[in-house]
Amino acid sequence: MSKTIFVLNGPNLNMLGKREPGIYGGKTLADIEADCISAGAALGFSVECFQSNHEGVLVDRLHEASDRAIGVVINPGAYGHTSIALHDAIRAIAVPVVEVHISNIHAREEFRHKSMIAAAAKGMICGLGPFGYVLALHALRDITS
Ligand code: CA2
Repeated sequence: MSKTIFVLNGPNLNMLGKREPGIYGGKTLADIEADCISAGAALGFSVECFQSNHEGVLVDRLHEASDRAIGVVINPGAYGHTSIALHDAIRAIAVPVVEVHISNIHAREEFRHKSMIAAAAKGMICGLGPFGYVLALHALRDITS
């Protein structure tokens, strides 16, 4: 039976492909999720994708991952820069979490340089575009095998 990985996306990422292609590229969130599902299948994972614009809903999903998934890929969007709640939720679960940002947050405005969740996550990938999600799945394969 395939092992389940959650791919979680935070606020405004449902707008991908509709605005700001210079920063985030032209792929829609549906494109990225389809790439995650197929890359995950090749790695022996069943990938479940979820997006929310609400912090507490993302916290709930992280808690659910504790029971249902062996790993999590999360692009927390702007909550990554602000959310102690997401930091605490990642620390509260035993499954490994990999943080992904499509853009290079260190090459952007100063308020994006800090991640509130990076210290709680297993690792972080940023600046490599949507391919970062696929890299994160490979990392979880390595971490969990
Ligand atoms: O680079 C990333 O993946 C980010 O997590 C994206 C977040 C941003 O707040 C983080 O600093 C870095 C924002 C996602 C917003 O996506 C949009 C897509 C199209 C149009 C406007 C926003």
